[in-house]
Amino acid sequence: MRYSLRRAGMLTAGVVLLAGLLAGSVGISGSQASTSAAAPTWATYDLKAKTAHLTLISSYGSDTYNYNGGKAGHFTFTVPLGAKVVVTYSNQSSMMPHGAEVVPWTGVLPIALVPPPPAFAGAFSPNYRHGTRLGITQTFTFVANKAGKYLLICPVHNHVKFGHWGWFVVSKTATTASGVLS
Ligand SMILES: [Cu+2]
Repeated sequence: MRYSLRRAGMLTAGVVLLAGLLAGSVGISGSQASTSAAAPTWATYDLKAKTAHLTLISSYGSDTYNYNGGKAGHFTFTVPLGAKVVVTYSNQSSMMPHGAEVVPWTGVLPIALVPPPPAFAGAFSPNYRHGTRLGITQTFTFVANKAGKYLLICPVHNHVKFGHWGWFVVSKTATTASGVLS
């Protein structure tokens, strides 16, 4: 049951991505129509409330070291500068716990056992050093109050080394939030 749901999710995500590319969009964002209720929308933005809602899933589609299906920098969230960011985080790995943390990009991947402190107050999943197990969904919130390029890393036991990281961009010019596989 779980396996077939995952396969369906992957397939639909691919279709949505393709549709986004054909439409000249930057990727999966906003409230694009989908043929399946199972397909997650990675990012939406409430302009009035200046709030970005992001869906972040570890081990999406395939176990284990990926975010939303992209590993080693192949997934990027972008939010407008000053946005309140609400992340709904879950882990679909049956093999191990994973976590999430937004940290500064220094030009070098942080592969030490102890992860760097978060780039923004509250920009990490609860218990992020030890991670979140399969079947648990958590929410964490922070304010993206400094423009720049950041890393989204899994702070659990050197997972960055195995590719469990992506990008988090706080943009002065973006008017919406997006989540893009590349
Ligand atoms: Cu991980």
